[in-house]
This record gives sequence, structure tokens and C-alpha cells, in this order.
Amino acid sequence: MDHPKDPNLNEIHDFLVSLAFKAGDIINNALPETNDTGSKKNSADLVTEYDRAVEDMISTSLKEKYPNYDFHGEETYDQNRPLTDAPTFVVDPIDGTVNFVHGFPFACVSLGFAIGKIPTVGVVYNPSTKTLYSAIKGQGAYLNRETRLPLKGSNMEPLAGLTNALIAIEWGSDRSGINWETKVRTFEKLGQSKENGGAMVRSFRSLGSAALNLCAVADGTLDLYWEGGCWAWDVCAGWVILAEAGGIMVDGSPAGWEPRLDGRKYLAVRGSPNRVGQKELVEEFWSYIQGPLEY
Ligand code: LIP
Repeated sequence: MDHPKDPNLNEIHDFLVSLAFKAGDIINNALPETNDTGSKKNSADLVTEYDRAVEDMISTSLKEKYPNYDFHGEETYDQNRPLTDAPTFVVDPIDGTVNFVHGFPFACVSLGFAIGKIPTVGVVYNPSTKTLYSAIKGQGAYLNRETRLPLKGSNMEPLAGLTNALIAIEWGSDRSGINWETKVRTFEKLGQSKENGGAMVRSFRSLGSAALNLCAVADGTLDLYWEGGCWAWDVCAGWVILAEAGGIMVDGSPAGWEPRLDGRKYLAVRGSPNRVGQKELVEEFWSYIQGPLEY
């Protein structure tokens, strides 16, 4: 049995991949309904019987194989038991639940493993497109276990500022208050023309899943992803994949060069040859944020 102080990361990776495929079968055979879906906080914050069934299958399997490690999952989260430094599986059974109930093919299972709150193993699987992203800290990131990320490899173009950037953002499920104001004003400023004081970014995309947004930044098809409001289980797996593909994660608020896994606000930037332009792009992005994000 794995000792808590000496995890076998390759074995954990392979086991998580096998669980991701099992979860994918449940997701692909599901018949979710767009109406009548259980909502947590409001009509944009959904949970289905399938989210619970997938998490149940994953947590049961992990507890059986790795009884020494903690489990931190979206559907069984207890605010009295926050994430700790112990080796922990950090799991979102269905990330992109709104997509899932609408049949929009960008929902995934997100399986992370963190040690000392540092994302260490990550597996993200989108069963609609049969796309698997995975990484182990120090061992690179892969698409479908064979194509090394980023996709363009050494031919990847250097980052060249916000005007050339394709950026992932999400509306989230909180639709009022300070964070909502900050997000909406920032989206406006980023998109606005230069003559009107904006950054005139190339465009925005919302995949509807934090994990898949991070994987798209990791593979280099998106340049940045800015998020406020999601949780450790939304980002843990994608974070490892991003970092192993040469990307960086910083805080979603200015000056936070050392973001916390459970900090709930994040800015991800793709890799760039010799890291050219990465830090500059972070600073440029932060300079357009129009207020605080409070979590
Ligand atoms: C969702 C995220 C999405 C974020 C939402 C929500 P869920 O996760 O991945 O990107 O904006 O607030 O947290 O609820 O589908 O697992």
C-alpha cells in the first residue's frame, strides 16, 4: 500500500485515468434534463444525480485503493473540513454541469492530487470528445497520453500582449455583488477599443468548465484564462497540466504571484518559448482589472 509520505505518482496517475474513463461512461450514458435539475444556489448553479453518482464511484474507489489519502470533492464538500496540506485527491465529478445538462459537449471529469496544497497529478477527461489531458509534476503534460503539450511544441509563438490574446472568461453563477461588478467591468475594459481606453483583446471564449479552460491554455489554443469564484476541485487537475505544459498560474487579483489552490481566483497564461512575454502579459492583464475580487 502507498505510504502517505511517499506517494507513487505514476500509479496514482494511471489509476485516476482508469477512473476518468469509468466516469466518462456514466456521463455518456446519462440522460440529464435541462429543466427540473437540482440547483444549489440559483438556476445557474446546478447539480444532477449524475454529479453525485460519479463522485460516489470515484470517492469509493479512491478510499478503497488509497485509504491513507484525503478526499476533497465538490459534491461532498464540507466547509468545516477545508483543504489541508495532507496528500489529497481533489475532485470535480462533472466540471461544466450546465454544459452537461444542455448537451453542450464541454463537460469533463477533473481528478487532481495535491500534496502540501501543491497540484501534483492531474487528469481531465471530456467523454463527449474523448479527449484526455493528463500530467504528473516534473514529467510533462500530455493529450491522450501520447501527444506532449503544448500542441505546437517548440514552434509555439511567443506571447505578444493582450491585443493578440484569445482569453477564456466565465460568467459564473454569482450574478450580483462586488465580484460580479468587477468581472463585468473588466470584461468591458478588456474588450473595448484602444481609443476608448480598452485593451482591445482579440476575443473571449467561455468553455463553461474551468478544467477545460485550463487545458486549452495548456495546449496553447487559448492564451489566458481569468476566473473568480470557482473552487480547488475545478482547477487542481488543470493546474498541473498547465504548469507541465510550460504555462503559469497566478492570482486572479493584481500582485498575487503565488496563488493558493483554494484561493478561488486565478489567472492562467500559456507557455511561450523561453517564457517570453509571460510575466509582462500577467501584469498587463492585472492592470485592466476594474475592482476587487472578494472570496
Ligand atoms: C463550474 C466551473 C465554471 C465556473 C462555474 C462553476 P461546475 O463548475 O467550471 O468554469 O465558472 O462557477 O464552478 O459547477 O460545472 O462543476
